[in-house]
Amino acid sequence: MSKIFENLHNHGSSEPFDLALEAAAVIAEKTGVASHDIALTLGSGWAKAADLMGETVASVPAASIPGFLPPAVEGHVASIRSILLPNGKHALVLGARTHYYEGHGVRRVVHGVRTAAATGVKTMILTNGAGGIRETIKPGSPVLISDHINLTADSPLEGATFVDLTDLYSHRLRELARTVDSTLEDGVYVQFRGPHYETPAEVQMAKVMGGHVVGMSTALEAIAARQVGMEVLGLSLVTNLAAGIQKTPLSHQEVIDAGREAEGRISALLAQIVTKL
Ligand code: 8IG
Repeated sequence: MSKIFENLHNHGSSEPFDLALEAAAVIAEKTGVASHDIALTLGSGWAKAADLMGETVASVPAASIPGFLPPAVEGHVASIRSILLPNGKHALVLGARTHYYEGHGVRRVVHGVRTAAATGVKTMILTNGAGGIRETIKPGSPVLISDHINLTADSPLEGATFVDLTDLYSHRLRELARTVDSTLEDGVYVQFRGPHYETPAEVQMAKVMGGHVVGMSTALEAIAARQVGMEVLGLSLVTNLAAGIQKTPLSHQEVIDAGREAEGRISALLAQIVTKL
């Protein structure tokens, strides 16, 4: 195992980390950037941030990097981009998220995060589109993830790997985000397995449990990020109110439309946050 994984807590197989190191080597070779500082996974509604952050040094098809799968959802992009930020730092944009519901196993789901760590990344930014549970969260608003509830009944960790998740979503980074927009609110993200949306009863369960937004990603990735010692910033774009909170049925089209509508605003916000890291 390379020294780059010096913060690694692992009592399972080293195979996923070896594959991440392989992927990182290919990224270094194809982008010409030896190491990266920040990585971002851009979910529904967040994609434009990549264009606003800085200068794209290289864009590589994700499928040409070891361990990455082509995206399963229409509207998702499948490239890995290296961006030079105005402050001289290098950001790696992972445009190819593999969702848990695709059924390829949790190793595939967190491969991007582990690859980011293998390229040298210390700050992992995870973004997503989500359903809002709290009535006060309007569709189109971004939420800072302050904690999560993982309802997948799975973990990216293998073996007796007991990783602490206190302050998983860095308090420091949330405060930094609020220096860009002081109105940003915290929320607890509940990851369901999907790909179906929740029933209204499940949304009520998530609410009683202390959840504020629901989605189908991020929690497993955040755990994997913490395992390798990265600091995590999580952002949800509420594209719809969760089932039963809104009175009309949920549609994927609605999610895409809300994402498009909010895209410019929230992408600019994220780009500003990134330049402050
Ligand atoms: I965008 O309402 C988006 N993703 N589970 N529920 C779940 N995932 C989502 C939702 C939602 N909206």
